[in-house]
Amino acid sequence: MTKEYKRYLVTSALPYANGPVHIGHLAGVYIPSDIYTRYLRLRGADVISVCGSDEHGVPITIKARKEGVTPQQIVDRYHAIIKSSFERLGIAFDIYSRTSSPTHRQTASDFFRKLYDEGKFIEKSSMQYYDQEAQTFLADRYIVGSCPHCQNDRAYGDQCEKCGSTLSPDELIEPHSAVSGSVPVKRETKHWYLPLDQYETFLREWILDGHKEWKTNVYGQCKSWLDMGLQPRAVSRDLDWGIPVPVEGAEGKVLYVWFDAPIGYISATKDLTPDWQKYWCSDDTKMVHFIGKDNIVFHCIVFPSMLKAHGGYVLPDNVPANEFLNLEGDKISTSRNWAVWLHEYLDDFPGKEDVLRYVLCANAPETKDNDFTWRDFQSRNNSELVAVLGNFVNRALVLTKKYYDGEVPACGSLTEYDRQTLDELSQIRPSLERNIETYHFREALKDAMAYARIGNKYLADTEPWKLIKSDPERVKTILNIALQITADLSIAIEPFMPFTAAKIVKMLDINKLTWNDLGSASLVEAGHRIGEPELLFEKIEDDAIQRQLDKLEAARQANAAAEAAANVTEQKEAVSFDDFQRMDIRVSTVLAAEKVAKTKKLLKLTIDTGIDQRTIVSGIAEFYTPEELVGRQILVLVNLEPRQIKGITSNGMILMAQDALGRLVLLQPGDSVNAGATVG
Ligand code: B3M
Ligand code: ZN
Repeated sequence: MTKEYKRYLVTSALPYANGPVHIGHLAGVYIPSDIYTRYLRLRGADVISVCGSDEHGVPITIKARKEGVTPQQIVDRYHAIIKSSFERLGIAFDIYSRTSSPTHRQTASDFFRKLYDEGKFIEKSSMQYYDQEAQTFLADRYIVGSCPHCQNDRAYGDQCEKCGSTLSPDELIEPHSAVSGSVPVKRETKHWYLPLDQYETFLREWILDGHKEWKTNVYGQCKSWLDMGLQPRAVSRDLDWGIPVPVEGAEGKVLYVWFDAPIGYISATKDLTPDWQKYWCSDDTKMVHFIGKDNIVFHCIVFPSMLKAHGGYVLPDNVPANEFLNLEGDKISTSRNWAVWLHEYLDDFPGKEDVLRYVLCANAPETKDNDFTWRDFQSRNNSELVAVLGNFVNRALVLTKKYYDGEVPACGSLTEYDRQTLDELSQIRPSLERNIETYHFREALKDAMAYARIGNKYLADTEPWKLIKSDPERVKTILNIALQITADLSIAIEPFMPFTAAKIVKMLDINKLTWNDLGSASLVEAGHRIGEPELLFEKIEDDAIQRQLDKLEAARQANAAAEAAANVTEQKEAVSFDDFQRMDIRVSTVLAAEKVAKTKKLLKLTIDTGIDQRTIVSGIAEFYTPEELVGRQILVLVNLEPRQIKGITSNGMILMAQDALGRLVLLQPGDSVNAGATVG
């Protein structure tokens, strides 16, 4: 059943203000929501797009604790970074608010109070984990332990990031406090619960029967939640950061972040317009939530139940959640710094906002997790944006400039090939619209780019640069058509690449067109004089890509080092002093070194132990070249029984340090001493 809607309310997941935004957030949520909103605006629809920073919850307080600053300092810092980086990327929210705003505090508080007064909550005391050292209850990310499903030993009290399951602190194996590291005790505490089980029938009818058109990943997750049976969910927490629970006897308790955050969509709308009820409280508003897949349950099950309990608010018409974007084959991770941060991208690639928008949409994880690689970024820029879109627009404009001093030539009679081309073009718009309206943005982008592909082919096939001598009249028609396609492009790509669309409008020197103009016969009139052509895109060279890969490599190494430091092996059993003294360790000098044939790891060393010259085979070839070793002083256990290695008698052992990742480092005396000096 398709419903007639009068207006649109587009929401985008509120990013936690505990770090900057990265490409995973963009591809999953903000690029799709921006495309959708821009399209609707171009159509002249009554649409608002709201977002803001999610400034409560444990992710914020943990970050503050780690840095030794207040939660307020954390959210102020990241709210500013996130807000400005969204603006710079052209994400055109009507408002980017924050959940620490007074409007939000009041709205969330009133929402809770209404449900409380109407008896919609269950009040319940239970035993919960408590950190005696830090004197705090341990909910959500304050508690870590092993995941019961995948054995990941760093699962949180609310979720395992490795296997994606939703958890409660009681499910964690060997739980310990993320604050102090100590083993928690259980203590009694009172909380308010939303009895989700009471909303099951409503949710089943509304989603399982009423929204079969939702994306399969979203519908499937909802179905499995509903089939498992819903439980009452706590909507308060024992924390000192958040919105106080607005009832008597609730000192030290705040609203659970997932209770207040979605209400943030309502408060943001209030901050935007006094007319907010027009959007929230009418049945003919189409509300769409853009989110990532880890937020599905909150937007499809919990928030709708809250809205239902409250009454008077519109429910989402769709929740087109995306899967995750990986980076160079690995999961994006804020804590491991494995990410491309938006604000850094904008600094590193000035003027290339649309390139990122394009690549993230072309590669969006719409139906499965996807991978972002810098090589793919480079090749999409060079072979699609530069070679197709940029090349076509540039040719159309430069030739017009060259042949007609920028005056748009008139269209003469059409050839069969012209008609075919125009016919092909006319088929794009319905498909493009259908794809955007059904949230298939990758396909939609292909449609928009089809104007450029067809245009590019049209010029390549008709070769006006050759015809200009033999058939100048024909060239006028060709370029007229090419300019109409260029104008179409300025409309069709606007939702995806707004900066490029604006450049085209400026170069054509026309007024900005609206969606209804797309495909119209004469978008640029004959006789109109176009502006100055400039290049839309430039080639991205290998060195720019290499710099980004180097940055990631540095992060990888820092992670490996941190991991190695965390994985120090345990101390071995005690040995007697006599046992130790039986080992004869000498300072020795490497005289010669060569690789052992047909092996990867082995070097054959000739060394001077001070006692004699001898041969030792050592497994260090992956870490040192023979040249690096000759002349070095090293430490050698000289009375180790000789061993045969690859047919060579190895007479002793070179002492080395080995870290948890298996990296070997030679030990050598701090100052130079004679070969043969004893060690002990
Ligand atoms: N702050 C969670 C997230 O970034 C989140 C979304 C809230 S939307 C109401 O995954
Ligand atoms: Zn797990």
